[in-house]
Amino acid sequence: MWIPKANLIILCAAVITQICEIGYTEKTDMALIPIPARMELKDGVFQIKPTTAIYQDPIAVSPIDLSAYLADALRRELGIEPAIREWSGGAVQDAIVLKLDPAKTGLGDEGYRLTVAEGGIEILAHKTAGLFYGIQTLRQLAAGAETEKGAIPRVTIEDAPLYPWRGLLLDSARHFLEKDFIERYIDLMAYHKLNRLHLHLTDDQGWRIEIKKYPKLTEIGAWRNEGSQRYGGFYTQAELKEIVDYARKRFITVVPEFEMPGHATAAAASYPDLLCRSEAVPVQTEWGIFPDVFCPGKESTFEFLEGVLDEITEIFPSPFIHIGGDEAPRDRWKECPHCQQRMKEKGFKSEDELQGYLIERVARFLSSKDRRLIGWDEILDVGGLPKTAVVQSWRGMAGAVRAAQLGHDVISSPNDFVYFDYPQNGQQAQAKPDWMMVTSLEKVYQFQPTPPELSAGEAKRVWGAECTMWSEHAPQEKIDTQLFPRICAFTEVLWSPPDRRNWEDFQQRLKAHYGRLEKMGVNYYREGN
Ligand code: TNX
Repeated sequence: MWIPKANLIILCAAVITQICEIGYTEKTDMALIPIPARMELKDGVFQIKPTTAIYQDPIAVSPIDLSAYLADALRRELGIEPAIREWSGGAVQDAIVLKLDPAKTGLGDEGYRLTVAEGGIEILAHKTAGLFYGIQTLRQLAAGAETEKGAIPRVTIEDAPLYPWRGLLLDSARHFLEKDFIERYIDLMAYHKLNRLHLHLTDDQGWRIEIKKYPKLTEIGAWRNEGSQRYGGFYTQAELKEIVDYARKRFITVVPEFEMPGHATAAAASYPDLLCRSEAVPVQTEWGIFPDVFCPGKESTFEFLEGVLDEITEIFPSPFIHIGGDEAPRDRWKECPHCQQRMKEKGFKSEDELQGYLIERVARFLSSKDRRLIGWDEILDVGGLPKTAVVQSWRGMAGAVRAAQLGHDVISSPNDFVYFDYPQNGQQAQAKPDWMMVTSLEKVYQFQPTPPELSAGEAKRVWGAECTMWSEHAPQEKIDTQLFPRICAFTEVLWSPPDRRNWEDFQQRLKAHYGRLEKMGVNYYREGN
């Protein structure tokens, strides 16, 4: 259709007025991911220049000096070295001001208000985490693909997350992940406003945490035979503490996972007495589910579990400790005199109850240390689960529904939406097991962390979600391609209000975001490759 130029201008003006009236613009040059809760765009820009200084409210220094963090980001991303000054109230020009306002409770623990005016930028928050997320938004604006470098559009943004638990699982057990790689992911998570890093550290194919009381876990359990090679690795306690600290300074809690009673072959290879038959087994070299699970009949098994948890809780200050609980075959327990004796004493009728006993005992132990247990949804199947246990639903959302209805807090990780080891559109051709479903970017964007069948009260129990990067088929060098761009859709689902989400608009913003990812060296998946 041909439209005369003058009419086109009128039409455009009408559209722009309409957009302004609804209070925000969908202009892709902002291209923020996740999209903020509210934005209002005005004409003009503030140009960040070499003379621009960062002013900091003196209290905004814990757990990280945010001015120094922002200055470092601007140095890397814009090549400038801004001066840092203490802000003591009043108006300042050519400045980025970071302000904490204890009265602004409405912004919550993680919310912020970012105002770009002609003379400078102000980021205001109730808590330091909010300032940190405001800085992430500013970094994205400064690297906006269509704006000139450092030209920040005049905008007011008020933003806060929809869910408090926005997580990523990295699996170091199947393929070892270097410490630097994990720290790089902590930075990428922060950039995308994620705040929980779940580290899967023990499994059949490898044990990755140094435990001083049980040195064989890393002498033996951290290594497996791959052909004629010895493959593996582990983190010393000092290295893990560095990871925890690196994450803490980026407002990310590291939640460690120590798998029990299943996925335990690497531990059992190190200490065979942990098995019902006390037989020697090698660290697994295949993927799957294995019968060599911990023996809950022997008291010595609990001594081991508690001894390991003593050190894990020492390394990880997280209020939550993940104990797995998934995929634990109980065949060995049926033939085990210790297990059968325990069942008789406790009056258990099935081995399921024995697993319930193990989980409950460990949950009580963790409670005594002021920590809460998280487990995969199988922990609901075995009875005896204390109400304080948090359930992570992975076999679809059925576990999330049941857990919330039973009064447990919930993390949603349904495999059909957020398992990013599964292939994306067009990735089927690559070697992937048949049981993996294709999880397209659009499907991830449609993910609903809160099951619609829950009542309003039950829905409050859903803390958020975690996407998982199981590594059987994705050693470290493949992880970027599996996670990106799906993690961009994932974070928007968790952060942005549902009425701000729009698939078409997201795709446009993503195109601009790819430019930022490229600058950060992220090898994202390009559909069709
Ligand atoms: C199931 S999710 C598992 C993992 C595998 C994953 C592969 C869960 C609790 N168990 O052990 O790595 O599938 O997609």
